[in-house]
Amino acid sequence: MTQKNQTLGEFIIDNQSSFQYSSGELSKLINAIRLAAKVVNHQVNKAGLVDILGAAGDTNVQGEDQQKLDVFANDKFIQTLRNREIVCGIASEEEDSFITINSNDKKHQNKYVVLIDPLDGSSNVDVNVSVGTIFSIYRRITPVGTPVTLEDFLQPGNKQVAAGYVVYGTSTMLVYTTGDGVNGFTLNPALGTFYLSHPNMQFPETGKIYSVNEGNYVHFHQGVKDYIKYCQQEEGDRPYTSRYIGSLVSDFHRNMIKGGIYMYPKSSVTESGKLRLLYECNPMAFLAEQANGLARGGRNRIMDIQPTELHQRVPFFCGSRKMVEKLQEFLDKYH
Ligand code: P6P
Repeated sequence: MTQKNQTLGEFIIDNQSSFQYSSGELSKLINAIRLAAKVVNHQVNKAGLVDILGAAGDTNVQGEDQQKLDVFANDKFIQTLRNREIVCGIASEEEDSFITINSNDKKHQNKYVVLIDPLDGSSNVDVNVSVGTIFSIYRRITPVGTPVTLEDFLQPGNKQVAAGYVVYGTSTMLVYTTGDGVNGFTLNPALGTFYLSHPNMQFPETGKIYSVNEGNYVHFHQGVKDYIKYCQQEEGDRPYTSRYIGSLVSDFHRNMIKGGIYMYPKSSVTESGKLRLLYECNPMAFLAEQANGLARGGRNRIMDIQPTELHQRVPFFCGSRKMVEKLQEFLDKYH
């Protein structure tokens, strides 16, 4: 049930019963993410004013320079989730391995695991371009009462119980799904309250925007090259517009509203692609499919991929149904 201008808190309560595991814990989990999003938003909005820009002098498991805001966002989401004692484990792009949440009095009774990219697109922070947080939520599969294991995190995306993102843009939005459609909430910074501004978000069936880093064109496999040339041809509703922000959350969000396709293909340089399956591709794929879009890894549905490693990368094609299907035709020519 959605009514515009509901607060996120009201929406969670009104829709809790529709969630098959409605024990209230998932609602508390979404509320925890809401709180952390506000704290990170406050810091992102003043990033240019305090000495928090620039690398923290450290690198993450991906070998990428960690921006101080990366570290701040990671710490805040982990701290907020840990304090609420709702999850039994957390995995993060910024952490080499998963974190076990030892809830002393609960003795590992918590049922959920959360995987996060705390600040996706963080290289944009220093140049004041929008960034985002991505989260993915599963129920644990190992016995309650025992410490969480890697197996709890290596679940296929089709087992997610919730997923979403926060986009810290011209306005800050929290967009999420629990498997019953996608709803977007915009933060009123004066009140610190998220309001339902985009009920039942849906990808337009097709679109005229393609998002890909064309600087990698020469390294792409032929099917991707052919599709990019197809987008650029003067025919019918083409040429399409090329829009690439370098922030997955922002490109995805724009494409979901306007119609479009986002591509991060594998290439001769990145044989598995760049994006991480567990805390970037799976949550965005869940949202895409819930919004009548598609998310594929080339020949397969992203959410059907059986993960083998916490930080594994996959090729990623996601967006308006007809655009992803058209791309697939070009890819299939070479298989
Ligand atoms: P490139 C950010 O690092 C990210 O994971 C996505 O948010 C973004 O779309 C992509 O990588 C940008 O990567 O190689 O084009 O700079």
